[in-house]
Amino acid sequence: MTLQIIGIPRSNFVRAVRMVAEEKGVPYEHISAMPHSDEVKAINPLGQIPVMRHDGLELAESQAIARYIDTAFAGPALVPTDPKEAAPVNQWIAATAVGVDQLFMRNYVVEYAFHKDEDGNVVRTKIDRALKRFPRMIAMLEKAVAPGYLGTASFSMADCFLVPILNAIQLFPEGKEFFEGSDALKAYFGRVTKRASFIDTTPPA
Ligand SMILES: N[C@@H](CCC(=O)N[C@@H](CS)C(=O)NCC(=O)O)C(=O)O
Repeated sequence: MTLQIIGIPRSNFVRAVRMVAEEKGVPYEHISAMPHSDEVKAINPLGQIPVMRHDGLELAESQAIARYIDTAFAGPALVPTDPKEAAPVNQWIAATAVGVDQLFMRNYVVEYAFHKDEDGNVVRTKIDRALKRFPRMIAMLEKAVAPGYLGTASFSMADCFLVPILNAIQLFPEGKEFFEGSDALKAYFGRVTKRASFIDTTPPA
């Protein structure tokens, strides 16, 4: 059975696992489904996307899905096999999927996109609090991409998790301004976003 990746294309986590599949050259069917839809809840009772189906296996959690795709199929390894080389990649996958996602996506992008008052205005409480923490996060990431890619000198699974987030923050004014103010992140982003895996997973406008 063809690998199925389930979840709406604008989710940063759905895009991360799709990028992993595309980098590996694994054919897959992308099924767009909202969080908490019946299709998603049938696999993940928490209703979060992405979820995946392959050959009788049903799986939730983006890191588990990404690692399954990386190890179950042929193609370039997206986490190095050498433990010392794998260590920073694993560190940055975790840091991105938890801390970076929490600040940039949950407390900024998602608040902008979905948290409105009864007049339809964006509720800025969390956004303004989050923005105070942006400089420290940007400084951390600038240092992390100094080897060329996230935590390492060659493209890895960690980049698949980070780049959709860096893309999403630029959709909103302060995120764009912070990003534009960072030459290091712009250079990194420019390098990674040339890849077909990024271009082919661009969410529809
Ligand atoms: N730990 C989960 C987080 C996934 C996640 O937060 N997905 C978002 C969309 S990007 C979602 O489903 N949000 C709905 C919710 O949390 O209820 C993973 O890595 O797969």
